[in-house]
Amino acid sequence: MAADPGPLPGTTLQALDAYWRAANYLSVGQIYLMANPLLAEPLRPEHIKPRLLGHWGTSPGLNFIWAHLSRAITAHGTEMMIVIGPGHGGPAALANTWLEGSYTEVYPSVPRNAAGMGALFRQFSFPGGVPSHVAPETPGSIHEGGELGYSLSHACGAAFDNPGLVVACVVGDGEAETGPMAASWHGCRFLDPARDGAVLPILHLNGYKIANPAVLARLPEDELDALLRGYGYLPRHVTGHEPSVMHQKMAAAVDECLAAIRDIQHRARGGGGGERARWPLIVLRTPKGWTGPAQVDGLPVEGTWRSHQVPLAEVRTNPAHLRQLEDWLGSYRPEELFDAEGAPRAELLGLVPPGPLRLGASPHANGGVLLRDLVLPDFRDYAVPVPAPGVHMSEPTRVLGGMLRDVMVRNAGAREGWRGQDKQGNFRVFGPDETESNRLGALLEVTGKTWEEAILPVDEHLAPDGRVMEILSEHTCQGWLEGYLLTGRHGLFSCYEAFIHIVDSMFNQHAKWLKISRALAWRRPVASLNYLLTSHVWRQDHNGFSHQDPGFIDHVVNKKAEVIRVYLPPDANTLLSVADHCLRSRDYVNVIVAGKQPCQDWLDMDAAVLHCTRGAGIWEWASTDDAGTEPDVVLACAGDVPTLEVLAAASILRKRLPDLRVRVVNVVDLMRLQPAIEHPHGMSDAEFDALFTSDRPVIFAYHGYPWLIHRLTYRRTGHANIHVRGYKEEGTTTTPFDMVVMNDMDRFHLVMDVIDRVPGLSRRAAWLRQEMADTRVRHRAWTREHGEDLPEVAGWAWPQPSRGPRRPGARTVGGKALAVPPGSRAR
Ligand SMILES: Cc1ncc(C[n+]2csc(CCOP(=O)(O)OP(=O)(O)O)c2C)c(N)n1
Ligand SMILES: [Mg+2]
Repeated sequence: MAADPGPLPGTTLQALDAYWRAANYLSVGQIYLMANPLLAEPLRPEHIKPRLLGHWGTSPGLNFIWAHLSRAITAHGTEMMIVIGPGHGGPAALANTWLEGSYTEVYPSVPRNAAGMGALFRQFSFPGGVPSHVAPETPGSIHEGGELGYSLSHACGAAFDNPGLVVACVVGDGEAETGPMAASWHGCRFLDPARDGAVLPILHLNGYKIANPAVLARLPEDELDALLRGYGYLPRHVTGHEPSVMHQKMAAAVDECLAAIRDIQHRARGGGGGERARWPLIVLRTPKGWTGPAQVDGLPVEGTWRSHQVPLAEVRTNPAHLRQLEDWLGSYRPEELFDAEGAPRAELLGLVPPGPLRLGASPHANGGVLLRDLVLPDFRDYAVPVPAPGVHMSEPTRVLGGMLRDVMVRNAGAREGWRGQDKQGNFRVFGPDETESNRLGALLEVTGKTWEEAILPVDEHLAPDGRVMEILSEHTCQGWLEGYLLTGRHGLFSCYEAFIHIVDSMFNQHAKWLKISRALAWRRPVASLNYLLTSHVWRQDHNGFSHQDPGFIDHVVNKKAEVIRVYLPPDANTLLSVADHCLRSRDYVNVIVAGKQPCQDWLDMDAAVLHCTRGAGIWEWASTDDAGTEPDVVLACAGDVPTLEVLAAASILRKRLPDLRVRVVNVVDLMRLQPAIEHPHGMSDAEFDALFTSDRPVIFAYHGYPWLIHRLTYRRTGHANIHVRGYKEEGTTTTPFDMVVMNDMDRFHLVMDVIDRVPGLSRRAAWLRQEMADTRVRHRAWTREHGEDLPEVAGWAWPQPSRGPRRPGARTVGGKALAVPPGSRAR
């Protein structure tokens, strides 16, 4: 290969091209071959896989990029990781990790020899083998790329607080049409060159998607250039198809970009300047399916959408296709690339970086290896005093904010870099413009909200090195946090409950990633993804129906039980306890739904810890069933507003039907309701029956859509007796109590439910039932006239003094401290 003008000397160019050809050969081999990997004999149909699966079109471009990044890492000693947006190019990632040896280190059963190559080919998209996409199984990846759109936000998340790291991010030109990607271009506006690492986007303009051209690829170059500059990047365009020319252009572009990154960082880190960073970006314009068959059956394939998956579809049955495949594989000259034993020749491995600098071996891409525990304050120190249940009120998320503030302080410099760099922070809070609205403003006493653009006098709490990340894109928040967690750090996403649905699909992908990762011993556990959902359905006083949707929980519980946890702390102290637990946990998605509006404090800290450890339990101070007797009815609740209504209903019942034995059960860990065989937190049937009884009516007030409780409890003995009230999609801008009335979850309706369900009660308590129904009518009229809730509702308080403990030896609320050390939770 003649050396065209460019930075690469002839030998490097030869090695680079050989490496690329080898990766291309290995990519094609994975898609087609189940035997004869080195073409030791003429290809025959039985060498071909019966089902041809995988994506060729993107793979040669990905191989080209991987080869060039490896060369640059070796040349400059750069610490780099790669995020591959078009993750359907799994063959490329596998080919490269096998070539560079990182694959075999993780999977010794796939060695770098002919047998290993055979195994590599056969396992790909094969039953019992490996997925067609970049996946958790793929070394060097934090990103599946199966669902397109998240690469750049993942890359940014990886770069935060990793000052020595360059995250190369391949963005597909089709992927670039997605909504999440559109928002995530702004990521470069949130990278602090002084403190964070860099992201090097490589926009892969291969021109096509599955069956269509890609929009960005058809823009005139000046328009595309202007678009990317507008996003804050300085693009370098690498265009062509002649390999020797392209190698030189790409090598020059990568070198320039790395130099530009170093310069930006050097200036920001005290070497002069400090001006706004304009980050480099590469636009790589190459043919889709580059080096593959130019035509198949008379139709153009290379450089078109037809190369997207398997260009030669009938290789087993069509001899012409078989010969064409053989020619195609032969065009890479495998005899020059692999020795007689099938190992890659030393010449082409010269550009492979050493050890952990290989893209497939980056410790960042197996973030659990780098994970350090958070240094957590004792959550008990933030407890609100509860002299008796319901006497005081607090805003639970504001109370939590105090604790998060101190988590932030204690972890601002907690994690040393693996190459001995200075310690970096390892905790961030993410949210779409709502941190203060969600009453977590205490965080801003100790850190700012990340902002790299101009800051005006009117702005508050903005700082280039802030650790609260706000951008009005739930997708970007989620992607940043995922990238941050998967590279070994900790974080929390606080979001309005209704709008977390925007990331339903991203949650899906992360939960899938965790499920698979947990089964891979070499992937070390990462910190859990913690959602704090507040501004919830019942208290959307400002916003109304559009903001009322508790359905994220329903979505979450579809995922594997071992991965998901859902908590509904009913007050401030339970929220603190739950949050402490979630921040310590690993490899889960924790969903915490908690209120930000003033709410009664029901449990003192000791009681809160016990209750959260149980996950679900009897609130004896609110119950009237004595020890040794069975309740007539169970009033169950999950969520802060349902808890309030249940307690208010219980207070009516104890006053008006004093002989009725009512058991109040609160559920803070929703997964306790599932059978033990379905979820690790699930109660045994014996436990469940003891708590809820197997034959008494259970009136269950639940935070979300009522059917979920049925879904979780349908196997329980007493399921037919469980009657659930919850949100049934009745909402508007109205008073808090009108919301529960609209959904029949109010205290008066709960009392009516009890009267209707307890055998024999309906006749005896008909007068009370009528009064309750009338009160609902009165409430309606009152709110329509006065614009606020009935005084008896707005001023309701749990009757004091409480009845006190009913069972001998039962704990008194606010009584003697019970020694349950922090972190000693059962789950
Ligand atoms: C969100 C999402 N929508 C649709 C798809 C289906 N899909 C898989 S690959 C692809 C085309 C991708 O095109 P591009 O990003 O340009 O990748 P490349 O050309 O490199 O293959 C599509 C639409 C997907 N994977 N994810
Ligand atoms: Mg494309």
